Amino acid sequence: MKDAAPQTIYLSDYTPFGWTVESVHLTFRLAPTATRVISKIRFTPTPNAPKQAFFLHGEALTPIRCTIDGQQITPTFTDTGLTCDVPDTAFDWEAEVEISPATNTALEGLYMSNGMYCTQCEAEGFRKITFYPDRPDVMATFTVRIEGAEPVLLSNGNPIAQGDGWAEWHDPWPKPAYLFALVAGDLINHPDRFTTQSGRDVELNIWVRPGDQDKCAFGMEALKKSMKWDEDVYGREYDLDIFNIVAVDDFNMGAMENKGLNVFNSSCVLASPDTSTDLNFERIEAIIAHEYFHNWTGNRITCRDWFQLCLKEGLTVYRDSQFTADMRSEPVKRISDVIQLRARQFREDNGPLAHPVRPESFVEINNFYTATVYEKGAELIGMLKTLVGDDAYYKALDLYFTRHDGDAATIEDWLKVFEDATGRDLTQFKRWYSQAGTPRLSVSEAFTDGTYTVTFRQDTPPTPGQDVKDPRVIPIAVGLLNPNGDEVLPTTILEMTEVEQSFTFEGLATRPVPSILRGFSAPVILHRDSTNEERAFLLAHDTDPFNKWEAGRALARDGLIRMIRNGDAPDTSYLDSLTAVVRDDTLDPAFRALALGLPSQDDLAQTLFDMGNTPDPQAIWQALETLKQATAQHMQDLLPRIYAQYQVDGEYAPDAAQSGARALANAALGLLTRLDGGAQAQKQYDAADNMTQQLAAFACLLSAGNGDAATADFYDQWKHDRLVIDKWFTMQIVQADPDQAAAITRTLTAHPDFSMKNPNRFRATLGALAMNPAGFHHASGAGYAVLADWLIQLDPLNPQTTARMCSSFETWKRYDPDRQALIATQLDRILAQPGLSRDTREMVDRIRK
Ligand code: 0A1
Ligand code: ZN
Repeated sequence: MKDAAPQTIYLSDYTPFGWTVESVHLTFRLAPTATRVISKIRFTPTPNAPKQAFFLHGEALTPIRCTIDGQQITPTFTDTGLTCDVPDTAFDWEAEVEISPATNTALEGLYMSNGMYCTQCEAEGFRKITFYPDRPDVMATFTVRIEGAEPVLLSNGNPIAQGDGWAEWHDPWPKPAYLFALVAGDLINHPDRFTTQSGRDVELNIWVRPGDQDKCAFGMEALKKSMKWDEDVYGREYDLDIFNIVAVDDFNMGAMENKGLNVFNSSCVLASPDTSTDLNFERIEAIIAHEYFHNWTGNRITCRDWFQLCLKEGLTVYRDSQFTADMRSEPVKRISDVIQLRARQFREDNGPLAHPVRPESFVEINNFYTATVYEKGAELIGMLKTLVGDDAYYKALDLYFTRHDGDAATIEDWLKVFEDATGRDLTQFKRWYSQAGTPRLSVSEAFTDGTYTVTFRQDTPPTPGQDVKDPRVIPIAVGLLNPNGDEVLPTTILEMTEVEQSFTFEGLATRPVPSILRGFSAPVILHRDSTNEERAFLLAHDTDPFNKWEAGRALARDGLIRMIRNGDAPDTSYLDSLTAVVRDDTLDPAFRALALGLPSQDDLAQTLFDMGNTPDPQAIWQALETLKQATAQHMQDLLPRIYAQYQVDGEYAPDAAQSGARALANAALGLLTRLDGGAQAQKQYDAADNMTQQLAAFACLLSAGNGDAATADFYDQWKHDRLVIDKWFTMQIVQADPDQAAAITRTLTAHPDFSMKNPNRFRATLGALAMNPAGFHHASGAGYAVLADWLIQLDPLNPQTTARMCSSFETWKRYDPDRQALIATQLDRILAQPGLSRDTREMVDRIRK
């Protein structure tokens, strides 16, 4: 009955565990529906720990026997674990349990995917493997023996012995149970080696199912680059003799940083030019780096409790974005990250699911692997670095690594390191961790007698459970330009600490044009009255690439808002400015491709809502269509030239230069399709020899309503490749006419290749519907109904993925009463399901409030 009365866990209730785990020895006798797990654990009472009953977590385990110091005992079992009497001194615990990996569809704990055994223990999956104090502050060394018929038997750490049908592994680094991993299967490795800066020779492997071995080379290069980069930039070296990566088809998330044995969703590691797009390659490189970087930020230094999740995730996302910026283009990475941040985190922060970067309570921790914890968490690291400067940042990080190596640490520990390394008081900065919501930063200006004064005001709207917000410290990067385009003040950091604060700049000959929040120096929403002329000026002259792009984005957004609200025609001055950028061959093609991108439907809906309007999804979609058509016509002479000029000859490489050229050419193709009905796209589709070109052309054909032949052909060509077929599902829904989107989604869920057991396929289909907002929010309610139908079906099998996908409904309060009523009906229908999981119930409850 545990789902009937889910318990809320509070940060303020943290109590240390009363025992230290000295060592863990696990034996696995693998069998699909009857795996035996034998655990031998040495517990020592922790001196001065708060008095408590001895409790071990355990869920869905069939206990076979439990002993203490060799004596059989009879614990009291509950739905969540066991309690028993224990000696006052150190003792040896032994237990044998039985579990059923083959029927574990939740993909947490030990489960099977295509005949292969694998584990997912973060956050609280280890308790589904054996009885254990499954909390991140209990760290221990693990020795693991695996007995099974599978040819490859892997666990954490270094291999110590193996024989026919068994293998033993020892991990010398103390770790929490969430970093435990086991993999067993018929796997093939792509091997390599890396020598660390101190000369340790490390064996590297990427393990895949037979047939996938030609998709590992790129991931391996990314791994070696990551290992080198972490040594060069952070002085962090790898610490085992072997590093294994395994690709798994059925996985709830992207990947997992288990010590020495990273497990990846196959979509986040397998790559080949035929089957992966440029964006896939970039993402794979970033995720491999992210998981590898966790070895120090997450594994060597872990989290005291799950409220501290941002300690490892914010920092590791920050580190992986630095890596991508170094490997590729810094401005392009920053612009892409901010687009994502606004699309996912600002959306979350402005709705019913808003929560602080360090939450203070939760029902199900899996619901807090969010854009706020990850992406906003990373923004906080970036702000800290801006505030203290680069040298002090790396000094503080060195101190963090030496002071806390081997610890389960907190945000307090993290900030203390910065205070000690820099002498700064970070009390106010800490509010960024405890206050939810996106600050609005409004700007007013004055210019008299050569003095320019800029005044900022910060306001953060209330969020659930937090009505009043205190002012935060906001680093505002500012530059000033002369009206002739020269920069009179290079980027300077203004440190705002008050609700309202002015800064002055003296000795200026003319009123400057300010470039505010350069590089997006803080995760805030900037409100500033600006003219189209000024924005066009910044788009043409700003030396800060982010703000140059942002000026174009603001022009586009304002024009679209006027089209939607007033029925205005597309703004020709915007089209002129954009054409000048696209034409300018001195600019990075990737930047120009980003400049051609328009604000998303969701972004426009939120903007309208903030302005006091009720967004109409259909009108937003129509305005975007009209603007794209007008852009195509405005650039009709330029587009064929750009398209031809940026075709890439020679061998495909997923590097920044080639990807940028393809991104620009394909953006041009998208517009050209509006002029030629898809003739050029069909040519590109027919000639394509890589997935970037093929998929871009396929998207164009679908958007032109000319996609039937390509849809059949694409399926026929790729039906053997599950990751490509995911794209086939997604593209048909994302590119669907909004009137058809729900029906197409329903039809595709009846396709023989649709499976709700595979999270990738489920997301490729039902997740794609939310990426077609005018379709999802169709006035008929058909979009809401099809999603709710499938969430209800998935929940009993896979609560985690179901719960995450409920966030498609999180923006419902923006919409008109009819749509709100339609959504409320679906949310209530979900809540009324008997036996609804704790995961999904928590999400829908929070959204519905
Ligand atoms: N720590 C991983 C993400 C992750 C989290 C939870 C999972 O299962 C519930 C799986 C992976 C990362 O940040 O990459
Ligand atoms: Zn992570």
